[in-house]
Amino acid sequence: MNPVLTLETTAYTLEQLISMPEAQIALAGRSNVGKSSLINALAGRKKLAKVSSTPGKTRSVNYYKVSPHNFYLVDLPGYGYARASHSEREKWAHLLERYLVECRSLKALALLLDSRLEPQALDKNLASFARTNGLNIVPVLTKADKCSQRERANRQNEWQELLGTRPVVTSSSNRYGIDNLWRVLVETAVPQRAASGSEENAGEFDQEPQQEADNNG
Ligand SMILES: Nc1nc2c(ncn2[C@@H]2O[C@H](COP(=O)(O)OP(=O)(O)OP(=O)(O)O)[C@@H](O)[C@H]2O)c(=O)[nH]1
Ligand SMILES: [Mg+2]
Repeated sequence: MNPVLTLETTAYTLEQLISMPEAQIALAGRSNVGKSSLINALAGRKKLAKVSSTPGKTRSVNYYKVSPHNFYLVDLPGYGYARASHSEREKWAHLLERYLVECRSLKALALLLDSRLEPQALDKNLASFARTNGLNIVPVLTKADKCSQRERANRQNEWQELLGTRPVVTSSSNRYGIDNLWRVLVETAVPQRAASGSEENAGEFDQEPQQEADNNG
């Protein structure tokens, strides 16, 4: 059975963001990539997170508690929203970077990537920023229902090449890959529990690239 998600709290300032002591995985991605839809698919609910075809819908930072595992999924506002003002975008980019660097309870960055698009500069930049700062990345392809199996496999290969980790393919529309994503998220946030009680395996999760990825961030 999949974990249960509930909206617990909302943050508006950097201080609120970095002071959250519980383990958390942040969902980041370009505006409209499907972050809020993915939260709903993970929750198995239609309206837990607000979804909109107008980019820039999510403005605050929402914390969804994962039970019974006791960690949080953090739905971040999208970046690269074209119609936001330059200063607004700069401000958000700065806040996002500080959160990623300074939040000690942040276990990983789930980087949401559109299955239909070749790796984009904004996403590559965020990935390399995260890696440079020692943050674990869980790449997630969204909207898989919108492209062919071949296209998805190409995308997975491209991102694997760049990040050293093969993305999880998902669709919030038809729930493809959602159970698999839950498994990866729980293993990432609470590795000692995922290792089915084996204390010796605590902390080990096979996320590391076989070889050094291209990381010149
Ligand atoms: N076909 C399809 N459409 C999707 C999927 N996921 C999201 N969408 C659509 O993409 C649009 C944006 O989805 P959101 O979940 O609001 O995206 P977001 O990343 O939270 O956007 P911001 O909050 O603006 O950053 C909506 O019209 C969704 O219905 C998917 O898996 N398949
Ligand atoms: Mg959103």
